[in-house]
Amino acid sequence: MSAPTLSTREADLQEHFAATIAADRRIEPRDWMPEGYRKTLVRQIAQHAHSEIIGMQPEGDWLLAAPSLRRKAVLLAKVQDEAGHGLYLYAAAETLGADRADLTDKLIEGRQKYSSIFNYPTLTYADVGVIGWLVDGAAICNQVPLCRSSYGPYARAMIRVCKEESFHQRQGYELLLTMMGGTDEQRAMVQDAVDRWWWPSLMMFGPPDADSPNSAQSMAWGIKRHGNDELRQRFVDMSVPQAEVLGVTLPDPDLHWDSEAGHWRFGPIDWEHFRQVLAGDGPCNAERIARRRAARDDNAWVTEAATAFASRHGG
Ligand code: FAQ
Repeated sequence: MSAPTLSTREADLQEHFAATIAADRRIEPRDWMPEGYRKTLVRQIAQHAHSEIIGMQPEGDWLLAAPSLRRKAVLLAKVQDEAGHGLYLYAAAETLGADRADLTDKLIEGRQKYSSIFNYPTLTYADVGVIGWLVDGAAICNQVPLCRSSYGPYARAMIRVCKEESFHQRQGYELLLTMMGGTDEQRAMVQDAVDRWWWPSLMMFGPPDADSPNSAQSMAWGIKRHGNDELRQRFVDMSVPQAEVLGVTLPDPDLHWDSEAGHWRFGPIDWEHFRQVLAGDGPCNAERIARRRAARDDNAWVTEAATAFASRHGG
């Protein structure tokens, strides 16, 4: 029997990859994968990891001003969880051959993205609650399906992330319920925060499917399981009844129940604003990146010392 030629071997590998995806099994780091699949994963996982790390900033701003010891302990745990999520995700990206320091440099140099949602300021403590309720709520809608993503290390990381996101969502909602049971001023703070975070939360799901260059291929590869519009609709359907229980008004005059479709229909999203935020012109883009840059630069000595220690001790 003659040895397989290079092209036969490549055809076999491609077939094996396609069969694994078709059978809904997981692709693992040792498996052959198309270059486009690897690149798409590195892009999405890196953007996701960067979002978790940058996402520590808006709530982290309230750690020293939390209104009670209990609130402070809860918030500290949440912000630390986000750091952990970033670590799982960078580790998943490393299984694809990416280098974490290089990914961080790309973020800081504006060559990789992070979620648009973290470019808004947290003006009052109600913002902490609304981030938990809406931002973590949107993150759950988007990320639970990623637990079934076709790339094994990403899917497994998402299982743990999603468990923690559920706690984040509940702590936010509980905080808001408490504030809504307080004074008129507290209720007004909650409403104001909802007004500011509602539309940016809808934008977290990405552009409409028709304008999403990556969705079709990512879904064919099983990286994403649903389109951006479907997940956004799920989030709206989930949030409207929660807003009613809370006693807040969602800032959308077009919001109405479509009984035929069984969905809450919402008004037009300002995609021009979304594009501006992605281009770096959101309210806090410059501040977020400046802080990330300072964290990298100010702590470089720790990395250098740890690397030197590891190389001396055979690590
Ligand atoms: N912000 O073709 P698509 C969290 C980019 S974690 C910025 O639809 P795709 C937890 C997109 O990358 C939140 N950029 O792209 C937490 C692409 O860019 P490129 C992060 C966005 O990948 C809570 C271009 O637009 N979650 O919240 C956004 O198929 C509280 C075209 O878009 C994840 O990353 C956006 N919103 O779908 C932490 C989840 N949307 O590179 C702290 C995983 C799109 O082609 C506190 N990621 N872009 O130029 C995903 O599910 C997907 O990547 C999507 C985008 C759905 C975000």
